[in-house]
Amino acid sequence: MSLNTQHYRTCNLCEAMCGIQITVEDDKITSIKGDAEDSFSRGHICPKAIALKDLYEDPDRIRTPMERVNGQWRELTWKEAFDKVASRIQALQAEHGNDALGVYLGNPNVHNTGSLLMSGGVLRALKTKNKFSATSVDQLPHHIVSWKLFGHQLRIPVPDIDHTDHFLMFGANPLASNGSIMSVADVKQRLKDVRKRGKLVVVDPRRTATAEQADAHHFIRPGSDVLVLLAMLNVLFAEGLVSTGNLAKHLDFGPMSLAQKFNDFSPERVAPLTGMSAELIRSLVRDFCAAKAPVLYGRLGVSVQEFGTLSQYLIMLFNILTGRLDSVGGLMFTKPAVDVLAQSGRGNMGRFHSRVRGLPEFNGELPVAALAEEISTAGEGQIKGMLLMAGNPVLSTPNGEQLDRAFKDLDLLVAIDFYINESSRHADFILPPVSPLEREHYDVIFNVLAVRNNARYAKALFPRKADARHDWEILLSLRDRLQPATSAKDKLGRLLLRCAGPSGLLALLLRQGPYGGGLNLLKGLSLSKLKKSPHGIDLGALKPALPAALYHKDKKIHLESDFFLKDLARVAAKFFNTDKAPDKFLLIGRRDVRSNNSWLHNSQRLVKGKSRCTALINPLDAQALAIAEGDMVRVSSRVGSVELAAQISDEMMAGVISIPHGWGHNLSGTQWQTAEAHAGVSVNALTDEMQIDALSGNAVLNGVPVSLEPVKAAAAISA
Ligand SMILES: Nc1nc2c(c(=O)[nH]1)N[C@H]1C(S)=C(S)[C@@H](COP(=O)(O)OP(=O)(O)OC[C@H]3O[C@@H](n4cnc5c(=O)[nH]c(N)nc54)[C@H](O)[C@@H]3O)O[C@H]1N2
Ligand SMILES: Nc1nc2c(c(=O)[nH]1)N[C@H]1C(S)=C(S)[C@@H](COP(=O)(O)OP(=O)(O)OC[C@H]3O[C@@H](n4cnc5c(=O)[nH]c(N)nc54)[C@H](O)[C@@H]3O)O[C@H]1N2
Ligand code: SF4
Ligand SMILES: [Mo]
Repeated sequence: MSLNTQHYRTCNLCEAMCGIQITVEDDKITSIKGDAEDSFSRGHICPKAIALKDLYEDPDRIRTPMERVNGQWRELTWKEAFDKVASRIQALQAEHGNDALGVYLGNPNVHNTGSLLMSGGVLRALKTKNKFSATSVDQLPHHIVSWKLFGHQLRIPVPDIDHTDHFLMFGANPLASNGSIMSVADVKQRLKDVRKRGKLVVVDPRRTATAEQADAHHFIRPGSDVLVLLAMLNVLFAEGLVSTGNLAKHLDFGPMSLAQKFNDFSPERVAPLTGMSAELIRSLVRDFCAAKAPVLYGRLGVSVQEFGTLSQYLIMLFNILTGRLDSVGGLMFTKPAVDVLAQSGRGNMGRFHSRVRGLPEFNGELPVAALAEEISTAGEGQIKGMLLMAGNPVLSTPNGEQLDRAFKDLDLLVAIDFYINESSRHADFILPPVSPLEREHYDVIFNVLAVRNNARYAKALFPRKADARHDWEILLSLRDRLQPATSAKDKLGRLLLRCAGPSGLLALLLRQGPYGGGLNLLKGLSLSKLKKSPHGIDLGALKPALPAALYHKDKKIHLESDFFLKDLARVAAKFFNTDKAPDKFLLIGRRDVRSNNSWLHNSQRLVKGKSRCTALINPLDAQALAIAEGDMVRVSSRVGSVELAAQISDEMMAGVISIPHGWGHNLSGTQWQTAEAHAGVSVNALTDEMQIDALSGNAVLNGVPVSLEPVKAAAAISA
């Protein structure tokens, strides 16, 4: 490495794909800044980008494969590690059957070019049906809606934020998250620009930073979005506002026949259950329809709740019925340079079910809410071993403490991770890959969800050391042992794949993609062009793409009302046909710009300062329970209870408590410098694995019934 190198790449930590400029002097990173010349991110970064340096330098990051013997970690060579892991997996499957091995794929896999492009082989070699991932604590509803309506699980349209003049946003906080299922860097400025053109309206049980910046913010009772959305559709039909415009010819049937489905959901009927007035619900619809280029968008707060799938369907339907799908400023389909859709499965559902609770698979994965019971319930097909790939389900999935206990009983746990986290602390083997700056990067997935088509590639900043391995190398090595090549051709194929690596595949995919020159090596977008464009290449604004974008053979949008609207029976049972008193307190999540799910918490510069793992509550609730700012409170649910400091703010809706996820690092054995000082508690000790969105099996992490009490008062009573 020469002195004073400038390195340009994309930050891979979240969906925003910010371009960054890294200065390296004498092999040391001396600065990480936003790349002002990146047309997508325009110089924007958030505080997490600098943590890439901390991650690279972190002495607590594992760099050598490890085995845990009698509770003690000892180092292994890579060869020893691969041989041992493969033979233990084989022995486990030989004794208990293939499904005895469970696999969990965590979120960072989708931010990792090599893992994304090269994990197929090993997953097939594992031959297990027990595959789980972070999808079912997150965006599963979006996949199901896109699979049903457009024919491909990844054909997910995104808000055309740069052209909308009326952004109606439910359950998202892009000022903290930097956008999701909407890869959008520099979102704060982009939302300011929306306001210059028109309006930003936010519906959220908390007045978030995004809501603060909006023209209007409306509180909503957690989990009741489905009712508001149904009432919005009711108003749309009742007031004659349905206008599909150009979309009409792309629909498989005339949507007016759906009108009666919404008859039971007048704004007046749902209002008391939602915390929003009937007049407000009507005005949301009228204002939307009066705008020139409105868009309705809902994200995590809507996806990960009891009616997440139906709600995401209703959001899509609303955009369709108002002609806002595939329309400039509305929800638009993207055209990424790597056409991942052509390379991946379109989707499938219910071909098999989880053994204990009978939850349906989607795209070969079972809902992770069922993982613990699959480990702890005896019988044929019981999970006896787990492979964790870049995940931390003990902190990320509902009733994490139950999963923590289940992991302890496994015969085998293997983690591919560079940290000992709350899940991998139970591992028998940890296989640590390199950190992000030691690998090449191209955003294969998030360009599919980007608000502008663009492409950017970067080589590794630091070459991987001889004794280190990429995730993809670990995966290929395991595959070679689990499923040895069967012929000379197979052997050669594997050798070529290894030599090509992710960039070889990427070069091919770019050629085959919509901007590539195909067989003409001189034409079109190619990897070598990207290498010569360190600030990335802008491929333009999103453009209408129907009917070509559709994957259904008949080139129509399938409205699939029967599949989704059959869930109305569950809505009625929950909200109307019940004598149950409303829950006093509902729990929701929260993201902070200096935290990333359950990790990056070993970066001092990100975690320093006051703990952000607090229970945020409304002043009226605090007053009623005599809770003062900073007091310890106990929040309890059906499955567990946590104690943490209260933070009192009228940014919370009354009756709602917000606790961020990803904390709870005080579990013994998590070997981080900051673990003690910034442990926090895990909100997923409260979320309930039995409370799911039954239509999809997605977890419910927002709208969990809980109770709240001051800790000191309880102590006084017991004394
Ligand atoms: N209550 C509640 N729970 C939630 C959420 C919520 O809003 N509320 N959000 C949910 C959502 S949206 C998500 S996506 C999940 C995330 O849940 P998970 O995917 O299970 O967890 P992460 O916290 O992302 O953990 C990632 C792990 O991967 C490791 N890692 C990072 N990069 C790499 C890499 O390149 N290779 C390898 N091998 N390992 C790597 C890190 O060290 C870390 O241990 O959490 C979910 N849980
Ligand atoms: N800084 C940071 N950025 C991240 C992450 C991170 O952990 N930290 N995680 C990344 C990941 S994996 C993801 S998936 C994305 C998620 O990105 P977003 O979808 O923007 O998720 P959140 O920031 O959790 O915002 C969800 C909002 O929904 C609200 N909400 C909760 N319950 C309800 C409800 O019932 N109805 C409505 N209408 N709103 C509700 C919450 O108050 C919150 O403001 O963020 C990504 N970016
Ligand atoms: S918003 Fe922050 S974490 Fe996300 S890509 Fe940009 S710099 Fe990285
Ligand atoms: Mo996520």
